[in-house]
Amino acid sequence: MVSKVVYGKPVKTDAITAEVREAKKAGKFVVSEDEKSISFRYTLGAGDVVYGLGETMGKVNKRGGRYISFNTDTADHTDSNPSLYASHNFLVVDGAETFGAFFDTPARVIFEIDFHGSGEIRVVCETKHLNLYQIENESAYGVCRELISAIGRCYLPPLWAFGYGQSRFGYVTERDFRDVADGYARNGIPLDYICMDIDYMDRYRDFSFNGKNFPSIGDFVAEMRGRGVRLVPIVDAGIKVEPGDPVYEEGVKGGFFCRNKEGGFFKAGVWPGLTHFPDFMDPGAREWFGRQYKFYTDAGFEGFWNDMNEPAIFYSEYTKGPKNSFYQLALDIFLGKRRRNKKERELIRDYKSFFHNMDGKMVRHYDVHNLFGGMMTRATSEGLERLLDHRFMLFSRSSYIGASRYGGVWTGDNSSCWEHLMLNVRHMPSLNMCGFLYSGADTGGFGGNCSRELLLRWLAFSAFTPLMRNHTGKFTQNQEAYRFGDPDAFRKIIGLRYRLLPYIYSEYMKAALRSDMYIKPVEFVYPEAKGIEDQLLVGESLMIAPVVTEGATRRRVFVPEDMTRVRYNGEFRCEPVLKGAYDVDVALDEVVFFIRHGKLLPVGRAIMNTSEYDVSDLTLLGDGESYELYTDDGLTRDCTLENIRTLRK
Ligand code: MIG
Repeated sequence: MVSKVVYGKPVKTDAITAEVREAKKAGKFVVSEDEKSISFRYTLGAGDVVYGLGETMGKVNKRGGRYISFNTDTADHTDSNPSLYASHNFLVVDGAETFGAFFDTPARVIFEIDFHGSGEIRVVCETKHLNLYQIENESAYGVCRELISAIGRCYLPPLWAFGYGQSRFGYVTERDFRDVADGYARNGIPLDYICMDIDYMDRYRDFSFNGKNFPSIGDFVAEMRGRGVRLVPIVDAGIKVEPGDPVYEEGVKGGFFCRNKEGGFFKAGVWPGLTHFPDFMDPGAREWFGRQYKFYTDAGFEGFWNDMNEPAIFYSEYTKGPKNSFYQLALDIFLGKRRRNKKERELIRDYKSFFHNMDGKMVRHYDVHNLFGGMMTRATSEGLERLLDHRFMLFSRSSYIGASRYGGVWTGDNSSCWEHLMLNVRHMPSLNMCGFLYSGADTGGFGGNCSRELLLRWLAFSAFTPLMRNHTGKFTQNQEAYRFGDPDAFRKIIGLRYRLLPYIYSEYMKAALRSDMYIKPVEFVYPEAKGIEDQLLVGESLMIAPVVTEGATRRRVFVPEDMTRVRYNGEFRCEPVLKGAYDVDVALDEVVFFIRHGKLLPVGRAIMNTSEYDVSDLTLLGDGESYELYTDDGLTRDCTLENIRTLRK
């Protein structure tokens, strides 16, 4: 059961759409207030597990850590960094008592969870205004489902968004994109989309193409589409200050940008040089921004990724920086002469010096900071709903709880290292707890150079994540799957994703329509698996146990009940295994996973992209009797549970 306690006059975040009963007191917490903040304390039992916080560092069990909700553009994905790109202020305590709490405020929030062995949860909300949602349920899993249901229906991507995609910061010309499509086709590796990073733009302006590199963008989109490849352009949060440019002029005329202290429009230096930030807190500005995507949909684009929406600021009108010279800036960052990000102190100064228009009142950005990215996703999503008559792909870097109704998320600038593969494994259940079903990391890693072994192991994991995208940064080694010598292993593992698609798509859609999680910790279903974070449940039928260690050719797996072990290396080989713990061999070109007792896994034939998707000839693996297959045309919007049909063995 969900109830809420209201403190002060909270900002409307629209995180929760369900009607919720109001309670007088925060039953589980000891509450204290000072002039500027409200603090909540809870004493943990020795064995209590604390879940939640979505996209943060640390383990799935958040005990022992300190985390700060303050959306930040950061490539420092280490445990000493308290803030990543998102704020998901939701905790679940599972132990002596089981309950959940969502601290619904876009202000800065500090979470100390048994930090320094304090034995307590301490949450400091740096505001006097918030809604505290409390959820009571018998199980941690039940608590999460109640939150997801209270958020409202999750974003539904089209089928092709579950295909495999390639990306890199560094593709510039049509030829670069053709080469990638050719490389995949020539090597017989499936591919559904290629992302277009900021170099497609004319001087990093949103809603523009470099005319020299893309003489006829509509024709190019159609050409690639004819080959079964969709193009997915990036859109950054800031609009370049450029008198004469229609998008800029319209924004100025409509007053759709964030204001500075003097009442003008705030100027922030990002990739295009000086930009204005659209005021995503203002419904009128959201409507205007969403409308701009017509530029892309007219050219045939059906998918987008939104970036830099924490918002990232390299310098501003108030803090000095290399004015307008983005080449110099990029070079300096690369050469290590300049930190990628401004210092937090400077950033805070900037965040305190611009303003949003909320119902006619000027609200300081700093006070609603964590909502900005999610509201950009909302603007885009609502715009695309009006522009298209079918589903679209959309994922964002920054987010707040509730943004899952509008799009997905990816987890930003990780690195090509084994720790970040494991971080991806931990992020997936935590993101799902907070409602973000459509999610994934940069497979292979963004920063640094990826080895063949790491990419294969990473692909073998992301074959199960809804967003499966290989992405890397500007000055790194080539990371396309056909660049690592013999492509056979890559063909098999990416091929497996496509053979699993009937299951992955079906499980995602059922989870989204039933307010459920798509990926969850094993212990949510099997309490005996407590503490095992490197195995996950994917949908109703599967348990996965990815290899996350360099050099390993086997790994320990805890099988919490009798299951069917599936070994895939071009074909599926099934074998029953009894409950127990095993060392399981997993060669580099293999994927090993498990089908739960009494469940089935539908698998399809090998295909090269989702245009060949076919559910008329599925094979059912496992010892169950029937499977509920969700199936539709992958594009239309009327997705209901009526699209489920029962398959019997
Ligand atoms: O300042 O668009 O996280 O995926 O390739 C970096 C360039 C801006 C950050 C994103 C990354 C993307 C990159 N962007």
